[in-house]
Amino acid sequence: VSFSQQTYASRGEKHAHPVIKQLFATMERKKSNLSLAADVGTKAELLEIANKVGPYICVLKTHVDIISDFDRDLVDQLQALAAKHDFLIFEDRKFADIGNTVKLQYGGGIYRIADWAHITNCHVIPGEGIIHGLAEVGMPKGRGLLLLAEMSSKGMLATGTYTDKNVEMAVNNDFVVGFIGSRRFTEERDLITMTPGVGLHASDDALGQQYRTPEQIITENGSDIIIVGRGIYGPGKDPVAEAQRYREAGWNAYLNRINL
Ligand code: 5IU
Repeated sequence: VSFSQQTYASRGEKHAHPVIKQLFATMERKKSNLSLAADVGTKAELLEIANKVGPYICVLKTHVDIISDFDRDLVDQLQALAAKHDFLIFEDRKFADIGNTVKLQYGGGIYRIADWAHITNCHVIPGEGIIHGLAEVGMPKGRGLLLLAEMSSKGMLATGTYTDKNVEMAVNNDFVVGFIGSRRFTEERDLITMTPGVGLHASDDALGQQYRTPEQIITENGSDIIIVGRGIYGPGKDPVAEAQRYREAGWNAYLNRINL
């Protein structure tokens, strides 16, 4: 039976990686396959939205390098919110350098991402060494890595052989727990897919972002988690109401899939 036909709960019970075990358990408890993409510019805004929307999400996706007043206290408070609301933290860092450099970027600098992000991600454009470099830092801390097998934006170049190479590298590296992309990529082991570019509203943005619905992504394509940003906190939106709406849409799309 394809992994996409199995429940999140049963996949979690069988899973070898601690972060994904925790993730599937959280998803089942909260009946949520929704990740919030919190692209906001200040510490106060990030903490506010994480606290409001926290009850409805399984993963908070951050871009810490857009926070103008980032400090260590932000990390402490985010971790407290993750514990309070039962969600994981995914820093969408998109590492892309050689193994030795990403090791320094992941563990050090101002952000010290490996200290607090359960999950991060990378491009495999430099070759497999990037995975090995990140694994040296993240594996001992029990973290997980997603590969950018595809992107959601118009004209993106991660297609065909490049996407296939991502899948091959993921299958062969225990630190890799899944992909960013639009669908389920392999049955060789239970690698998850998280999908950005999800919207219940129809129109794409002016800078190349393209949106698909939870049904297309979860039910039809077999992805596991929808990532939603401006659909939840865009101009004029009520973030709590929208998060509830996306959580329900994502979960119903999942129920429709496992009942197929
Ligand atoms: N994001 C994408 N597409 C991708 C990848 C990441 O949109 O292919 I990789 C990020 C960018 C933003 C979020 O943080 O996901 C989507 O936000 P909106 O739902 O506001 O478009």
